[in-house]
Amino acid sequence: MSKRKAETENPNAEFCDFLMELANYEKNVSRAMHKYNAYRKAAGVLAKHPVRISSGAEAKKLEGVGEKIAKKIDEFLKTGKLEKLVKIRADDTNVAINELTKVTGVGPAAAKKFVDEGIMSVEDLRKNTDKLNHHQKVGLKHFEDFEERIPREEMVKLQDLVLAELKKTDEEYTAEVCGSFRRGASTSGDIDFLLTHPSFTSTSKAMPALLHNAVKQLEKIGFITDTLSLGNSKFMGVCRLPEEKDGPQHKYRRIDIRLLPKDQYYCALLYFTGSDVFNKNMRQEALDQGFTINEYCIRPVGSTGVPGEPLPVESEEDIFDYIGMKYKEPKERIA
Ligand code: DCT
Ligand code: MG
Repeated sequence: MSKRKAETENPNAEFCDFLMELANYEKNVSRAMHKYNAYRKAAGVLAKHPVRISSGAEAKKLEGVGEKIAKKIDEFLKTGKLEKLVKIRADDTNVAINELTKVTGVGPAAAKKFVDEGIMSVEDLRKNTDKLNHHQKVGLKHFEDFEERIPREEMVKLQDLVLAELKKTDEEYTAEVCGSFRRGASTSGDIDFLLTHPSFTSTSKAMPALLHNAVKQLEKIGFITDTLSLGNSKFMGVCRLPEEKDGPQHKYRRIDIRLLPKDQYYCALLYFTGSDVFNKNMRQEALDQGFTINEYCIRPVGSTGVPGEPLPVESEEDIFDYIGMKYKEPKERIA
């Protein structure tokens, strides 16, 4: 769930907040992905820094903080605001694109198209549902719920329920929630499930039934309430915990389930545990050491630059070992 991040409880949270606001502007409005990545990277590094930064110069000593961001930190420390953000917030088009892209299924291009048609807010979208695809309609239906982050104790319940239902369907399933939950976050934006089965490897045929049977079971008990998309290896949808006796009605939550061949499970687990900034940095480190990592495998890169065959991987530690990096626990994987 990349739409809203709130890695709070850090002494540099104010800086991280404005950097993320700038990042989202670059992604959704300017479509300048390199700037988006630069702001995200700086925010990630500052989020990890244990003490509050007191000047741009101090920030610049950190990996991933350059001159321009250092200047912004100085401006913010001096004036309590950023001129660039003040201007961005004053522009109706920016504000509208920013709001519309909060709806799952509405990317920057779709948002821009809506704005060109005069649709400036989520409220406007509600009056134009004929212009929405299925994913966007579901996103709009649950807009308020999806804006809420999921408390960790609910994540634990969601995980336990899914694991129990999977076991009922097939004893041999292995599954776990990755994403921010696996990193120990106190709240998560969505539920990122990985699923595998010993009978399924990358040399066997695709086994979509393994995913579809799991989804069917979760639908049967009323847990999965909507499907955004369902392919051979990836389900994207909506779920909700059953009402507890005398308890409150639970909110609708975004859930993704990815089915992986057993031999690709740990590369996927590493990738989908993130954080995304950590992944980017680790992939770069791998390249520097002569390996290429993606969500499926790790391969050596020869002197010609052509990747070789995937290396055998039986744990996340194996991947760190190949590239000579000290193992990091999920909770340490911030940047
Ligand atoms: N990921 C990545 N690069 C991206 C997007 C995602 O490497 N551009 C990986 C890392 C995290 C994982 O996928 C799940 O993505 P999200 O759900 O977006 O992130 P999250 O860390 O789980 O945060 P949230 O709590 O907001 O869901
Ligand atoms: Mg997530």
